[in-house]
Amino acid sequence: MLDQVAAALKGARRVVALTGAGISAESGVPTFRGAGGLWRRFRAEDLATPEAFARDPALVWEWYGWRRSQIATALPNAGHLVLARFESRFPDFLLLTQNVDGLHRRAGSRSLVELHGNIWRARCSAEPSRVFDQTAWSGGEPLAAATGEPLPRCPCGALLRPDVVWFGESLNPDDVARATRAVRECDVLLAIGTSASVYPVAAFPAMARRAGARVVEVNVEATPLTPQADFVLRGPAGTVLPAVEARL
Ligand code: BJW
Repeated sequence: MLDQVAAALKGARRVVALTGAGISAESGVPTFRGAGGLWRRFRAEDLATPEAFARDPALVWEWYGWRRSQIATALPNAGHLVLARFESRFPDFLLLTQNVDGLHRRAGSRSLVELHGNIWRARCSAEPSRVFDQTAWSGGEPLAAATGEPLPRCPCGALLRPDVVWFGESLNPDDVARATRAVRECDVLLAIGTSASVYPVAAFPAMARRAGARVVEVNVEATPLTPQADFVLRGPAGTVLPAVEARL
């Protein structure tokens, strides 16, 4: 199967990689679903919806502060690094990630769309276009929450919130338009480490396939995407992607 995937990639001009939490698992970042997944221990409704933030912003900030503290010590792994190198390997390569951890950027990827935002940024809860990078705000850390330290605020006075996409919220329309165009035009779509269960991103592999692309799944387990994939590479992304690259 590795040789067949390599052959498909060798003939490809336009390649899209779509990643999910599984690609960062080998960096020590927890996934959402499955064994050890965040949604096994926490309720998404309490932490990752606009209603949860309106109800208890301190709890939501505390949870994201805890998540950031886990990601801060993580390093990009071999899978992230292969995808960064794919930018110079293919004439037209776009990386679409659902991950908010920033590890693809740290690995060197620049042709990148972070569809669900980035945990290291914050934005104004009243005016979403006011976005702040990590150097421009502080607070919301687990310890700050425990000591009652005030939550981070926008200069306009409204609360800041993590710049991520919660359930029930729309993804950035420009990002979705760019992603959809690339998915419809690609020769090969690699779906890596995603449970393919959260929309609209979960619809991308089928959209690519309908438009004539070959779809490759890289995952340690079967997902709803598995029956629709042309090729399935069963194993950890940090091992499988270097093995694919070695055959190109
Ligand atoms: C490995 C590995 C290794 C492990 N190597 N693999 C159409 C139908 C039905 C519902 C909807 C629909 N359209 C919209 C909805 C509602 C909702 C939705 O999809 N719900 C589903 C649960 C059914 N979608 C939305 O609300 C989205 N908004 C939207 O569509 O707006 C318009 C609209 C609104 C309302 C109604 C209708 C339309 C927004 C979704 C936002 C998702 N946000 C989160 C949190 C982000 C912030 C944060 O991080 O806190 O995004 S939820 C979470 O899931 C996170 C992820 O990006 C996302 C996807 O998860 P992912 O990445 O696939 O991770 P896992 O854990 O699920 O899977 C990991 C995989 O890796 C597994 O398969 C493992 O086997 C594998 N793995 N180790 C390779 N080493």
